[in-house]
This record gives sequence, structure tokens and C-alpha cells, in this order.
Amino acid sequence: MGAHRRGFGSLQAGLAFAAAVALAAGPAVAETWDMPTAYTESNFHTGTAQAFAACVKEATAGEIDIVVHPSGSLFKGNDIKRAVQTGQAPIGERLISAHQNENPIFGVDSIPFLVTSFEDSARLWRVTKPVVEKILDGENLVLLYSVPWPPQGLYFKKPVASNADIKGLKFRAYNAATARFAELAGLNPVQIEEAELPQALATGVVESFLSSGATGYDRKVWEQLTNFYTVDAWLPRNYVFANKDSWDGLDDATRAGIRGCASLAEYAGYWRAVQYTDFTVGQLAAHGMTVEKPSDGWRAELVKIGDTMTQEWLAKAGADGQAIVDAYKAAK
Ligand code: PCA
Repeated sequence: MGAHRRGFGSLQAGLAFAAAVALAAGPAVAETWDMPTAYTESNFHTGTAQAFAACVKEATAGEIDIVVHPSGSLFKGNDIKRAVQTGQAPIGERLISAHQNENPIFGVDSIPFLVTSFEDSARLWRVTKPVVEKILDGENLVLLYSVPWPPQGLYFKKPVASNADIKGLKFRAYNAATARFAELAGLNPVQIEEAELPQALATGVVESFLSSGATGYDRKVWEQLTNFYTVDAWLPRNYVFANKDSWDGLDDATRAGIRGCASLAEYAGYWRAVQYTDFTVGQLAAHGMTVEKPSDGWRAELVKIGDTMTQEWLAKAGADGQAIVDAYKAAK
């Protein structure tokens, strides 16, 4: 146990420690694992993380107390992976494709139109997971679970019939793929964390973006925007990872308990995402937004951009990338 950090010296960690000592409940000392995440408290990924935390507490008889810190409140989205790698936090959650500049494999879930449904997302993850696990292992990280976001669509404050209608609009990007998409579509991308999206929309820093109905709902974007196009461009994923030293310091039973909770979180989170999709898209409409599919002509333009991005990704990701795409297609 000695190797793990005990939270951030939080009162909670202190109390848990004191309680464990005072009650002499067992040989283990309760340990707080602060878990930074990037997305809002009400988001379904955060709900999944909280359920995972409750499960872990139960499975480890209170030995590991995971405290979820949403909305980039402990570490900003961009800093979470590094914080966990370096042991500043023992566990964290992040969008996998946010790291595609480090390794193109992390961007496989953001190749336009490769995956457009939850079933395909699950199939792609099955062939990607061992590769991601191995990359993380080389980065002092242990992969615990991964849950997809709902399909990605486009948000605007006017009706759009083709790329000509969106030329020059200020566009919020959340990873390299969204930024590249924007460039190819003639939009002006700015990288902005989901936690800062409401502010960026309210102040006019951005006026369009590509994301899920879930994020539009979580961030009440009907306050500024009017149109959501269900493009189903891709389904990016979040993953949850632990610091390897923290992980290696746990005994076998504790690790097995956490693994069980991670499997449950991956399963439940997937179905939570499926359920949240219709609910949130329905809520956009209920708050006055026009929700529709892109016209055939516009979709053809978007698919062409997707083809360019697919070629670019394959060129960057090389044989490893091609192997994942081939295995995914063979599994279909
Ligand atoms: N929401 C996140 C990533 C993908 C999604 O649906 C975001 O907009 O940052």
C-alpha cells in the first residue's frame, strides 16, 4: 500500500484514513484515488465513472475510494493523461482521440464514416483495444475501460444545405480530426475543451461545432444555436486508465475487484450511451432546435472530406493502422 498517493491531502482522504485506523477494520488502509475527468457532472460518462467508483469501493471493501472530479476541475482535459502517467493522479478519464497527435492509433475512432453506429463502434474497439492497451503499457498506464460517445453531428445557428453555406464560420474543434475536418470544409477551427464550450458559444468565440447530441444537451447549446445535423460522422471513445505504479502496488484481490468493476462500467456505459442518444437528440428538438439529416448533396461533400481524412490517417498510422482497419472490416 505504501507506494500509493493518498489523494491530494483532502479532508476526505484524511477522514477515511483515520476511520480505518480507529476501527481497525482490517489490514488495509483506505486510500483515496482522485479521478480527474474532462466532461460535465451531468454527462453519462461521468455517471458511469461514479458508478464505477461505487463498485470499486464495494469490491475492495472500502480500500480504494475513487473520487471523480468532472469538468476538468482537477486537471484540464489536455493534462489528464500526463497527470496519471506521472503519478500526479492515480486514475483518470479522457477522450482517446485527444491523443492522436502523440500516436495516430489513438485517432482510429475519429476516421469519418468508418464507424457510424454503436454496433460498429463496439466491433472497432474489440480489434483496437489490445493495441491501445499495449501503447498505454509503454506509457506507464493501465487501461481499465472505454465507453463510446454517441454519433457525431454538426451544430450551426442557421440551416445549411452545403459546405458553401458554412464557409468561414468559427468552429470549435475537440481533437486533430475535428480541426482537420474544419479546414477541409472551409471552417475556421479553434481547439476548445468541452468544459469551456458554453462560454465560447456565449461570447461568440465559436458559432459551430461537431459533437454528439449528448454534448449539445449537456451544454444547453439551444441557447445560442438552432440547427443540429445528424451526420453520424464517427463515434469517438473515452478511456479510463490507472497509473501503473499505483496499479502494481495493489494486491491481486484488489486488482481483480477493480477489473470486474471496469468490465461492468464498459458494458453499462455502452448501453447508457445508446439510451442517452435518442433522449438527448429529442431534447435538442424539444428546446426548439431543428434536428435533421444533412441533404444528400451535402452529405456527399462530407463523405469526400472523409475520404481525404481516411487516406491521411492511413498514411500516418502505417501498417499498424491498416491492420486495425482490416481486422475491423473482416469482423463485419
Ligand atoms: N463530446 C465531446 C467529445 C465527443 C462528444 O460527443 C466533446 O464535444 O468534447
